[in-house]
Amino acid sequence: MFFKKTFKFFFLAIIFFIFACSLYLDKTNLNKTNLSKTNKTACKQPAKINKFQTPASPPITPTISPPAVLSKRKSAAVPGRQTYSIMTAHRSPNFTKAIIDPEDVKVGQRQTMTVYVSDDKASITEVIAEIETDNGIFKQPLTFKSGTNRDGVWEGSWIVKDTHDTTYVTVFKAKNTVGESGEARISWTDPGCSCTGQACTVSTTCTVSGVDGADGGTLTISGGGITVASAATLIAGALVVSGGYLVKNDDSGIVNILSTNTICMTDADSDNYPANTTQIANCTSGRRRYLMTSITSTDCYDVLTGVNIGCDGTTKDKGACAYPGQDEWFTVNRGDSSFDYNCDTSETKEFNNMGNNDCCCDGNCVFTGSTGWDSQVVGSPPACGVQTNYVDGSGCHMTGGDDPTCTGSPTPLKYQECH
Ligand SMILES: [Ca+2]
Ligand SMILES: [Ca+2]
Ligand SMILES: [Ca+2]
Repeated sequence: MFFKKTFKFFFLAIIFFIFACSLYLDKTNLNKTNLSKTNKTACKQPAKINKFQTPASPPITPTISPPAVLSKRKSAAVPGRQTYSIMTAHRSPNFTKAIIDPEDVKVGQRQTMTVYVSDDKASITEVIAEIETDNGIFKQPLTFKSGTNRDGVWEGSWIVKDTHDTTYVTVFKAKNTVGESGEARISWTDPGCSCTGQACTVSTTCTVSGVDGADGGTLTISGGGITVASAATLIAGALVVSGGYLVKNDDSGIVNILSTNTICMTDADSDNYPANTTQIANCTSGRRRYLMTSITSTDCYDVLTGVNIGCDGTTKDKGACAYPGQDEWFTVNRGDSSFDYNCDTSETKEFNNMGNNDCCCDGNCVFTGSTGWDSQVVGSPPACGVQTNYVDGSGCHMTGGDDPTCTGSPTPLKYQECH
């Protein structure tokens, strides 16, 4: 009897032990599952920021931009104030415009340089101009003039004490508060003695550094004076000195006065704008200088293409239709895929408006929309030389016999013209 009760007790105890163990294991597994889910869906709590602590900014790596690209071509200096538009992808700091006043500066004159600088990220702390002279680089800090330190005008003014070589070079540099820098480089060539046409009169001081003088005519020096630099050539059909002086820097300079002397410039397409500012003594090549409309404003496309188009009221080679200041618009490119016929380094579209071709039958079928590229056909003004539909307001008419409707479709086709 005792054995039977003891056995029963042990049997029940074992069953209880197994049940308790299974409960414990189940609970442990459940906790593990929940923990796993919690980890998967857990969100990072935002770091607490002390009220008096500045949140950390992402590190900014200082960069140095390549010199900005200028919209104005390198050209000979012209009298007075000159404005350069500056185009660059660099935004911090970013030069947008420079004004040189005067550009054709002489030693002893005051020159002022003004630059427009903006910055997407930080304040601009410093702007300087580095001006190359014959004896090194002269650094001139520019002072803040107007605007803000994120988008402002900086200016410097100085008396020019040193001569330049044939090319003037100035590099503007700017820095911001996070150590980034940007720069813009502009250059232009020495205007020489500004002789144009066939005869030439000089009344101020000037230096001949390449070839200059009178193109077959008389060179008159009435004041100031001409300095012929090393290896430079001054020529003229005749020479009259009624004041001033004529000097050579050394024996390598040439002064050649002869009645048959002429001066030419390279003008391959004969549009009277030279390919460059180089003058050629005695016309060993090129066209006579006196034929040029300008000797300082150079041709951006001095090419004979062999293809004639209409421009300037006549038929001309496409290359001759492209020159500085061309104000006509064109539906074909000038010969090198570019439509920049007016030499301002950009392709400007003539027609930029989008139109709506709305016609309304209010008694009469009349145009009630707006003129421009047909917005039902294209989403934006087409590229240069592309033909597509254009709403000109002239096409509203009734269609349909028994059930007439007022419509303007289809709109006429038109080419996008550019220069
Ligand atoms: Ca030309
Ligand atoms: Ca041309
Ligand atoms: Ca253009």
